[in-house]
Amino acid sequence: MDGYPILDKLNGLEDLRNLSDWELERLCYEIRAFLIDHVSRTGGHLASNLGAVELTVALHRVFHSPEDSIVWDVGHQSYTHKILTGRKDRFDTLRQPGGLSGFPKPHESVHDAFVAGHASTSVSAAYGIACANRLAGNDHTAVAVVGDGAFTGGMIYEAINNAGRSNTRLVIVLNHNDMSISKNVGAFARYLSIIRAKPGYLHLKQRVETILDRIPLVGPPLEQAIRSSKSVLKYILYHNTFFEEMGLYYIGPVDGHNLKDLEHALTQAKNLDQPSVVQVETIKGKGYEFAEQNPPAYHGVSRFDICTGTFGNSPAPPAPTFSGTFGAELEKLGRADSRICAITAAMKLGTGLDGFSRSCPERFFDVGIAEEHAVTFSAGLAVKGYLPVFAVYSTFLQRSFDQVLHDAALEKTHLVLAIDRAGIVGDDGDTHQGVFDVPMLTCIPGITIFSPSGFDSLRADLNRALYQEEGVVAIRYPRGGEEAHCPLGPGEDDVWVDGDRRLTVLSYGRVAAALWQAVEKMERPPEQVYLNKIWPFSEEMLRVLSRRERVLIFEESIQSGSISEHLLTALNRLGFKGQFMMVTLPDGFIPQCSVPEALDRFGLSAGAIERRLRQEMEGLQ
Ligand SMILES: Cc1ncc(C[n+]2csc(CCOP(=O)(O)OP(=O)(O)O)c2C)c(N)n1
Repeated sequence: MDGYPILDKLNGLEDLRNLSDWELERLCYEIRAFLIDHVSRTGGHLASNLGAVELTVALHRVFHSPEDSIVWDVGHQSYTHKILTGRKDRFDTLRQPGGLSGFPKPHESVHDAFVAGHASTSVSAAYGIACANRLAGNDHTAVAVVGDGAFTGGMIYEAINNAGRSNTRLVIVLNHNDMSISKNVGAFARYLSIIRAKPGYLHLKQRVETILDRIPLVGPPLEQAIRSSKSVLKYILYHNTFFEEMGLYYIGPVDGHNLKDLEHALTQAKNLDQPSVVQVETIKGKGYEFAEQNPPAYHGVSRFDICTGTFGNSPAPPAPTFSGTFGAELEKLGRADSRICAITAAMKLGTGLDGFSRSCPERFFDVGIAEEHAVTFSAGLAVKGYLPVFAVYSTFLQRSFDQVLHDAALEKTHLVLAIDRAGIVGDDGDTHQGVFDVPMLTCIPGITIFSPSGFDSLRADLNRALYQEEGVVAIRYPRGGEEAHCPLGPGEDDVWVDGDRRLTVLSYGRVAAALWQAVEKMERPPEQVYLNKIWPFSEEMLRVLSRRERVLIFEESIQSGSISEHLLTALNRLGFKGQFMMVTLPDGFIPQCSVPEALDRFGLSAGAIERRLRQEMEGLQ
């Protein structure tokens, strides 16, 4: 479409509040067109944003940001919020280096009330803000906007338990579309659908309350009697929801694509002096046929063709990935061994478990967005002799530190962590980079960690983790596919390749493949060590390395607690007298960027490694 007549003339949130009904309807249409157009070119989260257009418009008409705080859960659905709060003209930079983030960032705008990226944090954050407002003596409202998927995460219940029955101005907007990334799972998902199925619940409730409020109260004993019969009547007519039992005022379900209903419900919630829940019914992918038909495929997208809904430019089938290789191998093993169970925390497709879920449905467990539970649940399976494999993105495993340590490692319970998206992930940015798992896991006693650099090694490591290792075994691998042919023999701890022994170079994971590419171009390469089992170190390797003159390691992890630091400590213990050099990711948060760009910037691409090696070798002349 040519321009966006209503959207283009909006100049701030006050303008939004002055639009007519017709203009508002047209605005929502234009926002959808804008989203589809831009995300088709930049990639990003599409279906969730299309579903939340009217909801976001209504939120900004009823609440006054930034005084009222709107806290987005996960934050992947905050694009319309960004468009309406002064960032429309920067939308071409979405998820690009230095550009707009795909998630809320308080440093990006005062309207982004709280940082997000990981799920199920919004109610806790909004409740904290609501308490702060109360302490400060103002009457601003804190609003948490949270999907039914994120509602499967335990923190939500911790927050509700804490916030219920408080006298704070907290509004929880539950955006119910039946979907997490895949179909939402669990008893609570079913419960929400049951509430929705009750016809005219909201209207019935309002009518009953109006009628009951009109009944006069006469004299103390009669007043008491009428009061309790009112409560009983209310209870019978609309059996209290879970939320009401927890001390939250419940409003809904509301049609999430009807602006008038939304504004009415949100205004009602805003006027309360107690926490409330507004259940909003939306359609994920609303307004774009392909996304409505297949929301999982359009949850997070790369570039796509708007007319055909197809991704990428190339007609070739997608290249094999580490996730796919892992999934296929686990499915094969699962068919042959009825002890193997696969566990996911709402990431069935991303972690490659789709095949396993179809082949071995009774041993496939999608536990919801509940990484902490997933680990302890896996440990429960393991103590009864099953072989659980929890497939999880590195960044989300951060949630489960204590569960791995206390519930699994302490008793040497045998379970496998298949850690996907280990390392730089790219345009999702700092909240999603998988750069903390090595430091996090290496401090856990008794853990074994593999970091294969190719598909063959990944397959061998999975077999080895299941059948030869004990305790907690982690296998970590990157997003995407093999970038280079890798020399590692499947299943070995480390492979040594002879070269100039005045310099010994180590690496692992995808950077090991880059190291291989780099030395292939060199006439006189240094000695190389390709690690596959990265932790604990083999005594033999340490013994040999401790006698070398110069050791240089390339590693895709933050430095603090890295394999590099552990290696230096271990070598020092053995009396290493040589020079030790490490090239790692910097300590800190790594912003959005493409994977190749980041690896190059931090000296971990094949080209950067080659340059560094040549420099080192020249220094030896
Ligand atoms: C702790 C954590 N685990 C997994 C994810 C990956 N993730 C991003 S969005 C999403 C689904 C969210 O569903 P819902 O909250 O219902 O929002 P919708 O996209 O349906 O609007 C998941 C699993 C995450 N962001 N955080």
